[in-house]
Amino acid sequence: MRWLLCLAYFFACLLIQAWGQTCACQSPGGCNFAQICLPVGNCKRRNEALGKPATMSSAYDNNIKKLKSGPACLAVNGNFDTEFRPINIHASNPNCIHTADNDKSPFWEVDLGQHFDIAIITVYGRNGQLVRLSYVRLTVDGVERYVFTPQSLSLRTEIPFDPPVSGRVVRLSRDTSTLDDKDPFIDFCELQVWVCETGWEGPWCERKVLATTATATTTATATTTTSYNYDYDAEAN
Ligand SMILES: [Ca+2]
Repeated sequence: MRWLLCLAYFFACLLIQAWGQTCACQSPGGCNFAQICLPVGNCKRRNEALGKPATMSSAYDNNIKKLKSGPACLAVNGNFDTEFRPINIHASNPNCIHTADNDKSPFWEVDLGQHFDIAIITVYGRNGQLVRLSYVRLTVDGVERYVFTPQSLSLRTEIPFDPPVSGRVVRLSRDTSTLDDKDPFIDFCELQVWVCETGWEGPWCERKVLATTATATTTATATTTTSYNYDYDAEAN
């Protein structure tokens, strides 16, 4: 009986490893961890999505256009440039994800592996195809936290939470029944989930935690859906 349990454990480990290899930095191009913390060299917040297992409902593979999307982890590989590089053409450094033609309910998600108090989520769209973020819903553990509207589209969208939102699975999904652009994809390049390092708080982790405010920060409920563009260059200094 014991050998059966050992055998089951062995195959379970193989499955977990195989799943991880599908989309957690083992894809072509690997992951760039150079900016896992911001500001660089003086870390106040950490991108907990970087290199974590990601999945999506489908991958674009068009024989006529001869373009093929790489796997879901290309949206958490630390490369936030906004040019779509199909994996069949750029095998060594593909970037961005693109769901399939016939997928009418596309989604993409990342599992952070444990619950975190999320301070801010940053999404990098695809240059020239920002419309494909229109009406995309962002949820954290199934709770809607933001909806991209045609008026709010940007190459970089920042979704701050103050106080932070506790969660583990961040998902983008799109209800194509509300669309009239005949282009019902999810197509973007990077999603970052920022968590404040110990001792810091605020949507950009820019405030030092005071003993008298720490309790309130962890028990409040976030409702904000405001989008900002933040000056990363200034922060890096
Ligand atoms: Ca990327």
